[in-house]
Amino acid sequence: MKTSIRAVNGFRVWDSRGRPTVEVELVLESGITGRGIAPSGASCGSNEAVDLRDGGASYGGYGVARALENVAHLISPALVGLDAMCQASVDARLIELDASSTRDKVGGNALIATSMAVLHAAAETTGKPLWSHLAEGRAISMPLPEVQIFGGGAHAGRRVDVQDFLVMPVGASTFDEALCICADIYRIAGECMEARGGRMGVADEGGWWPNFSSNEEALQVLTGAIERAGYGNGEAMISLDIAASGLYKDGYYRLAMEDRQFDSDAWLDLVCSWVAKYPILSIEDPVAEDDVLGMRKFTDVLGDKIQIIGDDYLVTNVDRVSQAITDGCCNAVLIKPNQVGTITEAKATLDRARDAGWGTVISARSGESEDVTITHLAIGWNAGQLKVGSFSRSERMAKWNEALRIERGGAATKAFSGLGALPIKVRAGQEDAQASGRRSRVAR
Ligand code: 2PG
Ligand code: MG
Repeated sequence: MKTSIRAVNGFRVWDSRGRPTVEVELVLESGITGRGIAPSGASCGSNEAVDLRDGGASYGGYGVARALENVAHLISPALVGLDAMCQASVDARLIELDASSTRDKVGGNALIATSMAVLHAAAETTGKPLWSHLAEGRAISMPLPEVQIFGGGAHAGRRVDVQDFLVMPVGASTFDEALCICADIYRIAGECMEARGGRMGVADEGGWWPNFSSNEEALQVLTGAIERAGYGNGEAMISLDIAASGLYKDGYYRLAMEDRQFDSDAWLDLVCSWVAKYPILSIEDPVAEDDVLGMRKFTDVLGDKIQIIGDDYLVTNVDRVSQAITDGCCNAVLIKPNQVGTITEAKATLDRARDAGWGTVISARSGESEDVTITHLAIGWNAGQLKVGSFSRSERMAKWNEALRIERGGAATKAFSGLGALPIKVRAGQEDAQASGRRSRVAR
């Protein structure tokens, strides 16, 4: 059969941190090829699929020779002859090779690069762009972007404890306009940082290097930048990724830069006080990955006001999402395909969350490449939201620019999801702000 897999070849390429990563090139009997490059996290959940690394002295221990051997000796023999048009069957075969949730035998990096390559080969066979192949004729909308303005946490030498200070341009009416808003805020935030003096530069995902004396000061500067950019009337809101697993030890949340620690209740009080003072619309991982009680309390208190995203807390795992739905924890999920290992599993997790009325955010990792697959997933799966880091560094811009290309190509049916992408309850209070923001922007 022409769409049967003829060969699966793995190669070492390099990611945005200059570390090795896995690229898989798949060849079909027709001669059509598909390619995927594995991304890689820095702040990883302990329940996610592992990047299989060689350890030892070479490349700081980040070598991927073992993962590539697995592509050659485990994955390739298992996949050759399968029909690339049946993503679910191919992924099922991959899962059979390593059914453990952390995929430490074969490696999440080897698996996801392969699964992505299969998807690309299938789309190429249909002659459609990937997003369109995934949409299968259903109406889709362009995602609301979340753009990082300041990096922090594990992505910036822990110079500020909170990992991501992002903006969501909820007042935009197209994806193109959404990026214009983010570009303004990113530029003006840079000017603010320059005026404050100190080291300039960017963190791992391209957000400005943090130079603050407290976490709250970062929120103040970001709020000021949004206002100076002219979007302080609800058109652009703040999203935080606290990545709180990295702050949690022995029952306490610790803000190292401020030399303060909090028990679970005091921690929630602090985060709630931020939500009360600053225009925050979304918070990711407000508590540690196994702090179910904390997540439930947080969701009870804030779940009807803001989006609460589980990242390390859910690790793109369908069972963890189901459990969180039962527990009343979170109202949105971050979907990082490499956290789970295959495209099919990532889609199942997204579907489960969507069925529960949750928000769904497709996300890049802090270690990325020129691979733009996630942009197509966000659009083709109609996820509603896309998070790929900041507004600089080409591994990030490649993904934003790909979405612009998709929007402008026969864009008639591609509405912008905007606020509609947020979980239902959150939207109520914001819609007025969005409408008034739009009115004032038109007047400017
Ligand atoms: C996150 C991601 C992206 P990492 O925590 O959401 O910002 O970081 O890829 O390092 O896990
Ligand atoms: Mg996160």
